[in-house]
Amino acid sequence: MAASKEFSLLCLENPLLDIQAFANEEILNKYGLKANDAILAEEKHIPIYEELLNNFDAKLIAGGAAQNTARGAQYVLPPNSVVYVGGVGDDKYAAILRDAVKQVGLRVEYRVDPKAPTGRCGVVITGHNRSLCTELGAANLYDIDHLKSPEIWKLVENADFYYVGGFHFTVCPPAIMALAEEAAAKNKTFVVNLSAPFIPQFFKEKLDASSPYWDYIICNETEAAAYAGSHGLENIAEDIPAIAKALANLPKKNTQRPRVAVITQGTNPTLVAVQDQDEVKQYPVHVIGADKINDTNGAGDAFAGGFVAGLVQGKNIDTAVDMGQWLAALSIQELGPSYPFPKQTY
Ligand code: 26A
Repeated sequence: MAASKEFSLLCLENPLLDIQAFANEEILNKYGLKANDAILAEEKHIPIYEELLNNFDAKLIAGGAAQNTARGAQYVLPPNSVVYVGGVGDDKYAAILRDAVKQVGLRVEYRVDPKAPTGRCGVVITGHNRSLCTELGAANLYDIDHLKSPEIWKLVENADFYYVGGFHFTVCPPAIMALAEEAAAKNKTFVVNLSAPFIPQFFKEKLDASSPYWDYIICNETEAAAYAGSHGLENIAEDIPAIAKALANLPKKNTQRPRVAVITQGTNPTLVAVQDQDEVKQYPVHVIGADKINDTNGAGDAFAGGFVAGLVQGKNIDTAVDMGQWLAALSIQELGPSYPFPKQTY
């Protein structure tokens, strides 16, 4: 059913500032990064931020995977449709984030920690790949007390759709579970994005506790393979349609709606499996010329933003996927996880 009230979509994850540069393989090798990956920074990675700023003319761009998705959904939806929660510091980087969300009219309710810096993500662009290296800072201090505070919980109760970025499994699983349970209890829609291969691999237990609550599970092909490899599905780890089916048919708590698994595959077709249905549908992507691609940082987040906006508008799956692909194609043409202005309409 279409939601017409305000703030029907609530998103949760880690607000970050992206320090993004077009760079080279040398810097990937120096810091032991893969060309296309997302990791948590260790001690040895910390100098990369200064190096990107000083030697590669890095730009500061609003990031944080689910914050990008929330901005994308709000870009598509009428004013006052989306609210986003996560943790930031009280600093210059947080001010940049607040400016960026204002541009699309996204409401943010940050937990502000005066003692920790806003999180940052080094983004190394090489060709059409992007390597993400994150120091969470204040984002890591997000806590259930913030979500359960009367002002924020009122927003939770008001919303009909929850979107959780999988990266938040490294931060505050109790907050994720609170949204999951609220959704199941009131037959609301709970959407999770796997976010990165390391989430199913190294945060398996927390992730698996949430899986019965997934109404929609979104990931890309690499994350799907990592899920299979870490969940006893090694035999189908290279068969992405089979993984889509397996995800759709995991045990489900709220049986009033079937689970839908959505797997993006870069320029290859997007796959959709629905619980108890045999067919895995394929949706070719919106093709854009290679010369029009700026970078792919945030492409998956933009897809999720368009897709979830479609759900909020009560569109069917075919249209929601098309909206996701449309918004991803727009974002790829911008610098970082951004959307074009003047605003385009779907
Ligand atoms: C916990 N980690 C590692 C992260 C992230 C993250 N967002 C939340 N938590 N690591 C990278 N990102 C964001 O992913 C976007 C691209 O999909 C980056 O900030 C980037 O904007």
